[in-house]
Amino acid sequence: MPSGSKPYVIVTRKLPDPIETRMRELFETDLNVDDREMSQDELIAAVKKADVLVPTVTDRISSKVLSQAGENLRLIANFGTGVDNIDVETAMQRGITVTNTPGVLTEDTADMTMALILAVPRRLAEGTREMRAGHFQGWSPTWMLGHRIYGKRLGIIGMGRIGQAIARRAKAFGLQIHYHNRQKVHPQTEAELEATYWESLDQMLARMDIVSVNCPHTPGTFHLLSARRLKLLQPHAYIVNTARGEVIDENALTRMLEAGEIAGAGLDVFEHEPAVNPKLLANERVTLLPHMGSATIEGRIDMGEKVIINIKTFADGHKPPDRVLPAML
Ligand code: 8YV
Repeated sequence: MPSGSKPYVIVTRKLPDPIETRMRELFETDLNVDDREMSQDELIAAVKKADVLVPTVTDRISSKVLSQAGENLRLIANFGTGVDNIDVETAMQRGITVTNTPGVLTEDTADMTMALILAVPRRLAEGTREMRAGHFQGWSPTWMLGHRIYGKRLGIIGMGRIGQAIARRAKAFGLQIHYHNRQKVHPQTEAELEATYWESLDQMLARMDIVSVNCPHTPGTFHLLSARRLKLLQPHAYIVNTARGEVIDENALTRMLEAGEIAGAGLDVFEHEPAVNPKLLANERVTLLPHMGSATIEGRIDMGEKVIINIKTFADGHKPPDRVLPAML
C-alpha cells in the first residue's frame, strides 16, 4: 500500500450506514452489505487480496488464516476492543499491524453491566416473564422478592477503563467497591472510588456478594474463574459477565447454578458463542443477553470512526493511534 494511495479494505460484517458511506469515500472497499458471516475459506480469500482487513468478534483470524495472507495485507483494523478473535502474535510476526477500538464502548458496556447487577438480584427478567405469562394477580408482600444491592460488596475482576466506569456507577448505587487486577490502579482513582485492592483473586471471591468480570480474554485469563475458583464464591453470591465467556468455566458455572451453590448470574457473553448451554437458558436464576454490552447506535458509529482513523493514519504512513502492543496481550 504506497503511502497516500487508497488502500483496498475488506470489511467482514455490515457496519452502520454513515461508516460505510465514509469508508467508500476514503478507501477502495469491499463491504458486506448482507451481513452474512464469512467462512474460514472466505476469510482466507480476503486476507490474500486485501491491504486492510476489518474483522469483528465473530471472525476467527487464526494463524491458519494469517499464513495465507498476501504481501499486501499490512493492517488488521479490528471493529471491537477485544482482540481475542485474532492471533495477534502471528500477525505481528508477519509484520501486520493490529488495531482495535478502545475507549468508545466503555460507558455503554458499563451501563449494561450495571443493568445486570440490578437485574439479577432484583429478578427483572423474571418479572417481565411473569407479566407476559399473565401471572400477576395483584401485589403481594412476599411475591417476587429479590435482594437489596445497596451496601453489598462488588468485586470487579479487571479494573481497566470498563471496570472503573462500573465502579463509578456502582458506588453511586451504594455498593462497596473491591477489585482484582494485574496492578493496583492509581491511588487517586482508588481513593475516589473508595476501592479495595485484592492481590489474591481467591481471597476476594470468597468475600464478595456480587462479582463482575471485566478483564480481556487472553491465554492468561482463559477459565480464570475455574471450577475451583467458582467454588470459593458464597452461596448468596451473584456473578455478572460482560467481558468474554471464555474467562469463566461455563460448564462449572452451570453446574453450580443448577445446584444452588451460587444465587444467580447475569451473562452477556458465552464460552461458545453463539451457542448457549441449554441448561443456562432453562435456569430462572440466570439473566441472559445476546452479547449486546456495546450495542448502541452511538457506540457502533464511534467504533467505526475509530476504525477509519486507524486505517487512514496507517495509509498516510503514520502509526495508527490504537495499535495493539505485545504488552497488552
Ligand atoms: C463488540 C466487544 O461489539 O469490543 C468488544 O470487545 O466485545 C463488543 O462489544 C464486538 O467485539 C465487535 O467486534
